[in-house]
Amino acid sequence: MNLKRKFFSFFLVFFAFFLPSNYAIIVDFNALSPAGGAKNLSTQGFDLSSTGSNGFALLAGGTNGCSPACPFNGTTYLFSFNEVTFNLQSGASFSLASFEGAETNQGQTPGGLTASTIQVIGNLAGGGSVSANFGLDFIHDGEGPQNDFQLFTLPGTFVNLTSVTFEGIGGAGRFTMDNVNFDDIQTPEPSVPEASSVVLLGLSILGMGKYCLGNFYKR
Ligand SMILES: [Ca+2]
Ligand SMILES: [Ca+2]
Repeated sequence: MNLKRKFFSFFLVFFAFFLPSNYAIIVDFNALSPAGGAKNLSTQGFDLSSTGSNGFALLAGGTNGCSPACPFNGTTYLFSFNEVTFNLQSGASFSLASFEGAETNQGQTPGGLTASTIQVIGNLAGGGSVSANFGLDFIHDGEGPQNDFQLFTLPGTFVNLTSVTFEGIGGAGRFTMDNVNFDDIQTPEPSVPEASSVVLLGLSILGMGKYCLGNFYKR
């Protein structure tokens, strides 16, 4: 690679570094300790809130805080008494790819305390909303061999969202959830320098490159 190609390669890498890029976050609640009812919490860059009378709780699963036993996956997860809304603290838009959902207390049947369906409503950045429903299988044995949680994959319409709400439908509306997989989160604006600064710096590098190349060809 000659000096001219090296210089332009460096220039391309420089601009690629400053271009906004998207990233993903799986909200797993694992950094949080089990706790009782709350209506607000923040974790992994997201604010969670609930307008329900009981809000939500954080559980370690099994018989830890639950009788009869709650679903178990060996980690902390969210127990919603009815509904919970996720917003990014940065205000950036995002996509929702998937989440894991499960019942509440073991032995619940449809029409009891556990919701039969988790309804997901995404509010679109351009206005309007999208929704999808996911049915719970009522297969759960707490700390047993069964997989209490189901993996629910959202349709491709859950993109460019400003917030997303999970709501229990049926029964008393209770459900549990974990590993909420957010994607296409745009890099927060404050970390990106102003366009004029980038152009000025780029022009400076161009000037330096021209000077270096000039000296090279004079040899
Ligand atoms: Ca977890
Ligand atoms: Ca289940």
